[in-house]
Amino acid sequence: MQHRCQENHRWWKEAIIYQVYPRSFKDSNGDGVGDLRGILSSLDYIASLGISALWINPVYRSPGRDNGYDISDFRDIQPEYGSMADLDELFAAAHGKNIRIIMDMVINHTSDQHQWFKQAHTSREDPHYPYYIWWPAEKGKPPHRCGFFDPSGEAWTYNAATNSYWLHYFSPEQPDLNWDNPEVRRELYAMLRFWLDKGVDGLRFDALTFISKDMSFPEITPALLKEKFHDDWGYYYASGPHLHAYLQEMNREVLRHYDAVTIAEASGVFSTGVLQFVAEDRHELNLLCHFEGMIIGYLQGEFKRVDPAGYSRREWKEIYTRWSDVFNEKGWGTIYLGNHDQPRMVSRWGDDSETFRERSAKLLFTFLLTMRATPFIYNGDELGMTNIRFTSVDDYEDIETRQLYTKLKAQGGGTEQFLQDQQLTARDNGRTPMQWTAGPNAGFTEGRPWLKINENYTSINREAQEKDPASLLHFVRRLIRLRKLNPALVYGDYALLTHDDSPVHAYTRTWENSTFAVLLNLSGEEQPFDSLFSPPSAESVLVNNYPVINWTRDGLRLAPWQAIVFACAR
Ligand code: TEU
Ligand code: CA
Repeated sequence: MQHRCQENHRWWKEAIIYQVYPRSFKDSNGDGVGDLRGILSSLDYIASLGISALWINPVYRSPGRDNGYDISDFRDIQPEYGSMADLDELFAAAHGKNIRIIMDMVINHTSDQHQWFKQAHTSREDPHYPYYIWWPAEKGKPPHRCGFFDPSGEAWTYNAATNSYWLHYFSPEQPDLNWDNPEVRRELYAMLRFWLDKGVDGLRFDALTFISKDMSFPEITPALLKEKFHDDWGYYYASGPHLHAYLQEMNREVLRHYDAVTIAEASGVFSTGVLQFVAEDRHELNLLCHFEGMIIGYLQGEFKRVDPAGYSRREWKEIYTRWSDVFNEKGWGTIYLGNHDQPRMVSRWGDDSETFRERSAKLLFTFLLTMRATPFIYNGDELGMTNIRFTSVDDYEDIETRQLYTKLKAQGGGTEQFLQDQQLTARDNGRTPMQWTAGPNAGFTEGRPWLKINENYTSINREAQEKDPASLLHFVRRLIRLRKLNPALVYGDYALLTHDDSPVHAYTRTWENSTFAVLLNLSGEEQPFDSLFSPPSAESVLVNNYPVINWTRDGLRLAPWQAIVFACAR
């Protein structure tokens, strides 16, 4: 069979992307905050993983209300992270090790401390006033919109100097830019060119699906939101009228002139809509990170609350299969199990108890690195770092948790339930400092860390795992090598074998004349698996997180959280 992908190889389809959250990765100067020189000094470690590209969360000039997602100068570096010279040095050093750099671009909003907004909010006559989105107070109160990080949950905040409300889908300190203003788009395109000209290899666009708004701001009642756009405002926000026109313009004006991968963070996009963004003939973007995988197990209609009983394995299989199949003819997918906005991968999808932490983390990595999509690994997950589970609201630094709590208190809600929910879903779970060693502050800093370090660093750390050939860290390195050496694991067809409620996710990956079988038991109980395969020879077993495979006369019995990959006999 002449394969559709053969004429369509791209580096970013074969890439494994490692995400570094600079604030928590490595502190070089003892101020307790991770920085660029910290990343620079850890480059050998990053390279040792075998990854192809680094995605760095925002390090631009910022008051840091949302840890850098509130930018006050797009062309400058926040001093606590270092300088532009440090960044240039990091680019050069990374390129010297064949590691590409992907920068985070926040173009839906700026900080309220950005020059544009500082001027805009002084007067309606200010030339920058139309850079943002305003509702004049003479029209009365603006129709409700949800502000994710607003203490009252409202996306409009009143400004006396202009007698109008500014729109902010996130916190009031993150005013949304007015993409309908061609001047704004011109400025943003120039800014993107600035970074691309510097030689960045990719752009990850933050909250990109939210850039276009229906500027008539129709009244949206909760009932209408439910009926038309699902419960989550993300879906409504992602359906702005000019979204695709703007993405096509951005492609025409900027992106197509560079050889950089472009990735949308795409809250509110379903598998039915993804090709509109990434099909080659649309000329918009290369990749899109969806949220459907992240919301499995969420309590219906609730923000940031998951079912403590766990998630549905049927849904897991259905969603990941659907998001694989949608790219069979066009486009290309991404896959991730955690990032800086999510709890720790092993705590959310595996089992972080002593008994199963390592096994389940190995299984999750086996999944992540054998699917037909570009995998993203979030720093620290390769060590099996877990949720910190703060027991006091004061331990949280994250604006999202703090604002949710303020809102809850105003509504008279209880702290205990809130804390329980946040232990499972809070973003700070995934943001605690990287656990390098068993020494003071986990080797992250010589000062006082900006966010508490998980106490389990004495046993879960890089140093210990380097010494143990059976560790998760070494297992991840082997998986990365396996994926890089086998095009079947990148381009091969994906076929689901277990269309049932069982927690066994089994699939094959087939490319030309090689087929790999992947068998994953996503549960803490032994599971039978009626295999069509004959038992593989020892040398064809490529991955196994147990010493043996229990192949009985009645078929295979998968041990708790067992993950196996083997090459099928020709
Ligand atoms: O995340 C934004 C985003 O789209 C979602 O996390 C959103 O909050 C959710 O889907 C609402 O249902 C990005 C960044 O990754 C995050 O760290 C920032 O805080 C946020 O944008 C604002 O810039
Ligand atoms: Ca520092």
